[in-house]
Amino acid sequence: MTRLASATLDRLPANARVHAYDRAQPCGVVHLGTGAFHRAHQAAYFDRLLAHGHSGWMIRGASLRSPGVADQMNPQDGLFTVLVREGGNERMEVVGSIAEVLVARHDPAALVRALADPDVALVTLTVTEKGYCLDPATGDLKLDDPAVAADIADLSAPATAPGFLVAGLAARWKAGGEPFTVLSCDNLPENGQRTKAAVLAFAREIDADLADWIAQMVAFPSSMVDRIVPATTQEDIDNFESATGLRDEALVKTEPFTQWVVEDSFCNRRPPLEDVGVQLTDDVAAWEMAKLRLLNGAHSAIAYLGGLAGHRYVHQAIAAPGFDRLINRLWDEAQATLSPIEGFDPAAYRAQLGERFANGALGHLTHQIAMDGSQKIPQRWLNTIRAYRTFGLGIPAALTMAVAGWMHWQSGSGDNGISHKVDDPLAEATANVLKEAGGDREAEVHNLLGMAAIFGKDLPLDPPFVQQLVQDYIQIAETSAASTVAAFSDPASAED
Ligand code: CS2
Repeated sequence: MTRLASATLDRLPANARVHAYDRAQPCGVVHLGTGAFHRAHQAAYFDRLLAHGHSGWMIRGASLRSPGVADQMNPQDGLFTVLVREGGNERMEVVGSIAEVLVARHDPAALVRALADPDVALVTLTVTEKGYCLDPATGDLKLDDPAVAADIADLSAPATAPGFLVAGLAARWKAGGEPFTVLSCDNLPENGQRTKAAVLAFAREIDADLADWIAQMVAFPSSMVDRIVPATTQEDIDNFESATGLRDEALVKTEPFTQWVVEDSFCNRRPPLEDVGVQLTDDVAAWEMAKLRLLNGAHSAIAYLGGLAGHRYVHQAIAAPGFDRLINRLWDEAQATLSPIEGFDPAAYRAQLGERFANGALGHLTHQIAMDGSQKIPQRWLNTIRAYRTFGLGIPAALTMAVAGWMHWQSGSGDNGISHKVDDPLAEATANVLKEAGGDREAEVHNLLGMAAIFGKDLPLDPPFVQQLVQDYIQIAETSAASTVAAFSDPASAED
């Protein structure tokens, strides 16, 4: 078995694109969370930036917990392939922008040193929604989270993302150096603001002067990131090896589409990302909201209702009876809550999303998207429902059915009693409140709605919404998710 690496690059087929640039140059970026999404998205943009001759922007990656990614990438000199797939077409692009991957759990001090390195002007993050240690409903740092509390008590060997950011910034501050920009690339609304709030809340517990310095000196731009990156399978890696003769354990597969909208607010050197297709703007919030509510909102509805109905992949679920009506209605509901954005055409965006979801060459698992729902649905659905209700638009029928789908998902059992794993930090809590309902379906809905960390205090107090939710939930339980979606009719078209 020969691994993809610097020494074996020349064995790749002639159609593989490899950008030629000197990789022995300083890392200007530290990235926290070097998973598949980062590799197919930000790392690919930095690869092009380096190929454009903008030096000093190599990335030092870090995994906070698992050594898996470092084991995949370090023996390959940080190199990996991005397979870009659509229909029967596949492009191979080798990305060289990641110099190495650190494992923070094994050597937290090495990551703090990397953050303290004055060459580093930018710290980017894809640590998933839960990695910010925020209360999903309020967005406040969970100071009572055991990992956060442990980092605050002893910051010499942090474990959490806010802990590392504060430890890195503290090292800069003590050295009298310049701070780095902190750029969140996770699917959270106003992700820059949220990261800033989390870092400041954390720093205040450590040292008020440090917190003041961070508040004044550090930029936390928001960003909207978009590229569908399904988890790589062993089969993908084996097929690549059969086709090329090289084994790439860090391979990622994705779609041709990619988008990155970044708030132009940096406190240190800014990489000229506009040269490689990144949109730099003063206002990212509207872009983030549109993407979260339209793309991710639809994704999660497909994941729970499609997953319950036994659909393995997104492209299969959306082809099943009723899903097109449901998703279109969900998009109508989301769109009604968005303000216009210059250069953004919702109708064209929706049509393009339909095509992206139908890309069967990706093999995007519904169960992958279903992960961590408690952390995702507030920004993907619940804020939309709130806005829809506040604007007096009636009941958002599709979003309400999606919530009913998520509630069923939490039971761990789908149509025909087929069981699945509920992969969510609140899985135990949701299982407990379901159990407490003693089999009474209405009580199950009320108990889940009572979880303020997800639903806030307001949604359970909205009787028309709750009534519809109970009705949908019972329909799914008494029939099936598949037949409930198949019978879905858009209330707007019913009125015509
Ligand atoms: C997905 C996202 O897994 C999920 O929750 O909705 O990862 C989605 O594929 C990306 O946000 C697309 O940009």
